[in-house]
Amino acid sequence: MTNPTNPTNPANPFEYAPAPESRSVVEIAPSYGLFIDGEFAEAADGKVFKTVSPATEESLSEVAHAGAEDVDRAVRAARKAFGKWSALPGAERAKYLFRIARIVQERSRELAVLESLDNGKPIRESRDVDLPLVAAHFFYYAGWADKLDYAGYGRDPRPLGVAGQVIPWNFPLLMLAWKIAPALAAGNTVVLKPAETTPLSALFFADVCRQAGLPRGVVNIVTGDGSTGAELVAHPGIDKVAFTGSTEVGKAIARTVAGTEKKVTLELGGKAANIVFDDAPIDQAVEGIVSGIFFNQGHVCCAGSRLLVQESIQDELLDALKRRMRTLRVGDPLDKNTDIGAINSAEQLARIRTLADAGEAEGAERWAPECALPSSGYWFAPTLFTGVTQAHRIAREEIFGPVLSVLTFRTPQEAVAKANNTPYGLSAGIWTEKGSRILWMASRLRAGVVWSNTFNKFDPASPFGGYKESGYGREGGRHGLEAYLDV
Ligand code: TAP
Repeated sequence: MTNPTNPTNPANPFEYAPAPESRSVVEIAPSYGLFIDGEFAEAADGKVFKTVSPATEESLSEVAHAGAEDVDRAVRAARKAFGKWSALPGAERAKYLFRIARIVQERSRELAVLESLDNGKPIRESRDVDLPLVAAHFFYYAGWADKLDYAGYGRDPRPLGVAGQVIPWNFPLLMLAWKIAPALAAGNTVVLKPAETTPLSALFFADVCRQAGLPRGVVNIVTGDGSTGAELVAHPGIDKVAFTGSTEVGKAIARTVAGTEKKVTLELGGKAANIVFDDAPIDQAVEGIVSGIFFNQGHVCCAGSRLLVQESIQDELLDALKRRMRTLRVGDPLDKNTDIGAINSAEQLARIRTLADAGEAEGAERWAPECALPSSGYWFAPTLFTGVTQAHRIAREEIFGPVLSVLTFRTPQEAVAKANNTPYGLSAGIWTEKGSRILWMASRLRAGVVWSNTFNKFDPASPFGGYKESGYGREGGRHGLEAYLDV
């Protein structure tokens, strides 16, 4: 019997040939253009910027910097494509989204390597977390495209039109998927601006769209810095703004669109409490604390950056946590044994250092395991602060790095009060064996997502978003469609 998937080696029917599209090594071109109306093109004024590997500080490629004229061209292309795209039967749009999901899977190795090179995140995470979730998101929303009548927004809900989408650098491809998949499923067309420090995977995604035969203009990618994002948000030709990033920029965007007909959803910062009760299984909680704050170098909006530990187990828990932190390997993002990769940029590293120094200056006790950091690139050792009070900057401000602030509590009431004592409200974690306590806490925590006995778990079917200064609107699940439908 021969293996139909491996006609070249009938002698070994169990050896699978790689899919023709899979590439083990990513080929990065010396320069990339903007992706507008299905074509790559230079910026009108020829402006470019470099994207560097944060692990080595070496330039990876030169990328076109979109100005007002380019953004205008991209929005016009999306508008032109909108009529036909929105008129397609949902089942037809679904076919494109399924195709995109499958191509992402087939090219996942290439995309994971690219993401780790441009962002600095460990390959184990981009390979095992980011890429599978990207594909899952497209599969999930592909499934909705022909079922919009059942999404809970009435019969024949209509798409909004052209969506202007601006995303950050911490999960470049995953944030792109969170934005593009529901928008397209609902019949919108998009212009997306990736972050300045991580433009490459979005440009490779443009190639995925071409490979999937997606009609021209349905997806447009304009690379650049914050000024490109500001041009996009202010453009009169877009109907919807979807933004993920800092609370500061989110507020500026809300001011820009106020008084216009544009709809807006904002996914902003966080300062999540990870709350450990004295009956929690310590080893399991330690794993959750470690993944809560050190996953993706702590560049996670929902990171468990404040550990609230019940006073009676503080010493035991911190001993176990320090033991575990000593085993974390910091270094080359492409090494499969790496736990903590590079900090995404020199600016972000400076921000983390400033806040960590403030922690010390304000009287908290700083601890980090001994670890040799590479001599070039941007690195920060996993760090723990004890003796933190609620007034300290490290307990109030989002650090967006591998820095954990430890606070204590005695009663569940005190835990809730401390957890909610933040302008943010994106996520929280609870570690306890008592089911009734989980429910009691979850109903009192002002957080859009509450995990219990786990942390940083994501699923495309589950809506995600914040309260308070963490933004408004939900992404993911049926609720994620509402942001792109005229309901
Ligand atoms: P930002 O500085 O806010 O940047 C986000 C995006 O907005 C980038 O593409 C940025 O471009 C662009 N931008 C900057 N100024 C702009 C303006 N005036 N108008 C329009 N767009 C503008 O955030 P960041 O440093 O990339 O990301 C970190 C923040 O994102 C953290 O606070 C984190 O919590 C938050 N975040 C939230 C979530 C969710 S789901 N809530 C997820 C991930 C990250 P440039 O990069 O080119 O400057």
